[in-house]
Amino acid sequence: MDSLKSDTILAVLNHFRVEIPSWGFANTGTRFGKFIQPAAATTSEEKLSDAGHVHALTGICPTVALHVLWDFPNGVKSVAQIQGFSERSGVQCGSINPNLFQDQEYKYGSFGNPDPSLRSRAFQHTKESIEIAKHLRSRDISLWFADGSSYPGTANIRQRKAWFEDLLKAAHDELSSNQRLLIEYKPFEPAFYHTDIADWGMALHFARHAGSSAKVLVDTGHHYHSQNIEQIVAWLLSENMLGGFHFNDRRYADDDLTIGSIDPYQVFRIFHEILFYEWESGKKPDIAYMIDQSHNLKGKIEETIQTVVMAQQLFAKAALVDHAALSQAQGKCDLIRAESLLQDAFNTDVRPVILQWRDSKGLPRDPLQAFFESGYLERVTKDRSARNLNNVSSYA
Ligand code: RM4
Ligand code: MN
Ligand code: MN
Repeated sequence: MDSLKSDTILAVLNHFRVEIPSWGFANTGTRFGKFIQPAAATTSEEKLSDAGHVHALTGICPTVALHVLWDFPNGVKSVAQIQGFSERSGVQCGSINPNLFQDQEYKYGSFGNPDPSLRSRAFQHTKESIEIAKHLRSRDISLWFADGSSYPGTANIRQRKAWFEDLLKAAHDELSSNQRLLIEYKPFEPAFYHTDIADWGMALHFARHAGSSAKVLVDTGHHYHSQNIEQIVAWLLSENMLGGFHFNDRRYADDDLTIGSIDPYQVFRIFHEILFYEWESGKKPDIAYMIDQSHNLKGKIEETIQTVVMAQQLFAKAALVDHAALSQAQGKCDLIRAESLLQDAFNTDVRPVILQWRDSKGLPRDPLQAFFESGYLERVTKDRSARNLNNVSSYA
């Protein structure tokens, strides 16, 4: 690789950061049950400690996404404790995720629930989540709704849209000037007939209606099969409405598999659209790169390291696309040349330059190997296994 290319990679590596989720370290499962792991984190202190360990080894995940119900059981009163845990672990609190889907009350929805007292409860929780974020100086409040219906005719779709419009706007009014509301969409699950925010167009509509600090969040697992996600990304960029990502990979549905494990070219194409936009516009969009994965079979910390390392590699590859040549090839309709420019970048082995970058930062050359040698896994397995053993749960 010539020095121009390696300099390009080194420059982007200095800026590429990815946020990891606290829930990625906990025991999670499928709807059929959980397989308990002896080393899994069962407290927020443990989740943040694991996240801190991943950051120490990779150097690119300084913030952790938190889920209010799971990490702030006493709401705002839990803030000081969580802040203490994160400081001790060498990470910062990142996006705050209200939980509007787990409580029994939300059986028929949250912002779209026909019962006004339940809509108000959901709004209060959102308001409190924004308050928590203010205390933590977290910029992004990330909203995902399970709201929808599973049978035709059972929900008033237009009425629910109006409730969502009102409550999202009211939530936006609670933000401080530096905060953002990220609105996530998903076409299916847990509702199987209609979802109130089913796609990026609906999320875009709600974000615009809510106010200027609301943006769209793209979870890569939340699309129909073969949907062109990078086109959605390109459109949101051109509308200045792309707020962030929940990265994960999938084969069938919202599988939450390791990023790049099924289709690394997909993630590359998304990063390419972003970097191409930056080159063309001279603007640097404010995009939160976040992971939303849950690993019920692989070791959680190992899997998170795999994820972070893969995201970094794919970003570095995308930075190698020759934008000037691409733009020229597109203008001349030189299809073979244009496509080859993407393929050449994707096929370049960027790992030697990443090693160089890690050396320059005093980071381990192989984060996964360093993890296995650190003794951390043995230590937490010993500390946590007894508690995890009593934690067995099943689907029914
Ligand atoms: C949803 C969505 C949300 C995540 C929940 C747990 O499918 O991806 O972002 O918080 O799962
Ligand atoms: Mn998500
Ligand atoms: Mn999801």
